Amino acid sequence: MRTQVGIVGAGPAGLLLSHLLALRGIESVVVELRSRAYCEARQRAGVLEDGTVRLLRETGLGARLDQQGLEHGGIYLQFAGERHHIDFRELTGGRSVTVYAQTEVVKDLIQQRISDGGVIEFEVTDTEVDHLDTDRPVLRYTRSDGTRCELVCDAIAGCDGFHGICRPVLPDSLLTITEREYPYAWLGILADVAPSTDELIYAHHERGFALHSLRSCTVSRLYLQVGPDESIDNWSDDRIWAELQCRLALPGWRLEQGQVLDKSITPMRSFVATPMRYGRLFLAGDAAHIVPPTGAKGLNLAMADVTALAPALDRLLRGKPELAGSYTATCLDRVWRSTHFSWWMTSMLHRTPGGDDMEMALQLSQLRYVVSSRAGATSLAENYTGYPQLRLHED
Ligand code: FAS
Ligand code: PHB
Repeated sequence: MRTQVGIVGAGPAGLLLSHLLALRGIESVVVELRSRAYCEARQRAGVLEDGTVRLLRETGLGARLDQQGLEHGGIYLQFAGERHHIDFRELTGGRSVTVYAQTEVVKDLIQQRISDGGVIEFEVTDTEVDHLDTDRPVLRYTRSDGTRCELVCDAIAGCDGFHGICRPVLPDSLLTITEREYPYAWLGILADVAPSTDELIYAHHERGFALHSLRSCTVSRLYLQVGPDESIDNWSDDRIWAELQCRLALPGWRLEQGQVLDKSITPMRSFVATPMRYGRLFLAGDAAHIVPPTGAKGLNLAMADVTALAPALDRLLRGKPELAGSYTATCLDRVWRSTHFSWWMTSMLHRTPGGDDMEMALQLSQLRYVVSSRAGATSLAENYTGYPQLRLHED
């Protein structure tokens, strides 16, 4: 079989790339390990940067986002019994973020691709890529009905996440990995209860970090810092709520509780793989980099990658290889800015297991500086709301 671009992975990166290519008249086939239902239900990110929202609207994906998305003009930083608001709009000249879950972004993208006649093969197995050093790379996979398929492509996009098969195909002699694992993880819950806050609360506490986020006016999303090897089986709903109550407590404020609808534990790491290209294989999203979720960057970074990849592939397929040749360099500035900011937020707010008084004092000093200095608060606001305009690259 034949297509122009084979895409491995139907997460935000693969789906958005397929959509952006279709807008350019380029056909693609997306192959996905999991079922549609699984991809649409997988609880992950919740915050879209200013530029990501604009990108989705500009590419015809803004309808439900505009109906259901919750625009937030800032966040709260909480520490030492105080809660301080960081006003993004005031500090960045009007930029904001929008709370709109990754599950909804994925639903919108899948629906759009199917409506446009796009090809997404769910529940495939034994995916492999080959002939990447030729201009006819091959994507092989087995369909859910057992049919073995071979797709001859002009290019292949590895959008298959951190545990995918594409990045490992790059020769060790070529691949450079820069990584840091954190000595903690995030336990996340989805709760059937109205949020107890209007905007996100990032709380530093001696027992560990806590985050109060949300999904709608009736559903809350909350996170707890836990040990790196914690099992969700050790965390009853009561134990989770008790810990959240302790870490988010503030005089005169009450955290409302409700039924826990979903709970999971996510490890935390900073990870950057370069180059993001090998012959006719291009990596995008979590396949190339991972950030700790404290900066709410992962999803936004994945979408930024494919916003650069779509025009690069368009030109490559028309015999103009320049943008493809600079794809890695184009992405890396934003990758490292997001990686640094995510690390900065994480190290400021999380207590290292066995962390000493020096760590506590440095963190409190940094937090106090950020909430009391316009320069400090502006730096956080600029990074959190996103980087210079995420525009569709002009050809
Ligand atoms: P994804 O991992 O989303 O998608 C990759 C897709 O490829 C998956 O659907 C997978 O099934 C498929 N795949 C893998 N191997 C394959 C194969 N061999 N063949 C075919 N398909 C294959 N980011 C935030 O900003 N905030 C958060 O709170 C947050 N929480 C997270 C929680 C968890 C548990 C994880 C893992 C990530 C979280 N992230 C968060 C980051 C997350 O949102 C990612 O940045 C985002 O999903 C990246 O999108 P993709 O690059 O498309 O990768
Ligand atoms: C979420 O709502 O899932 C969320 C929000 C902000 C973060 C991480 C996760 O930094």
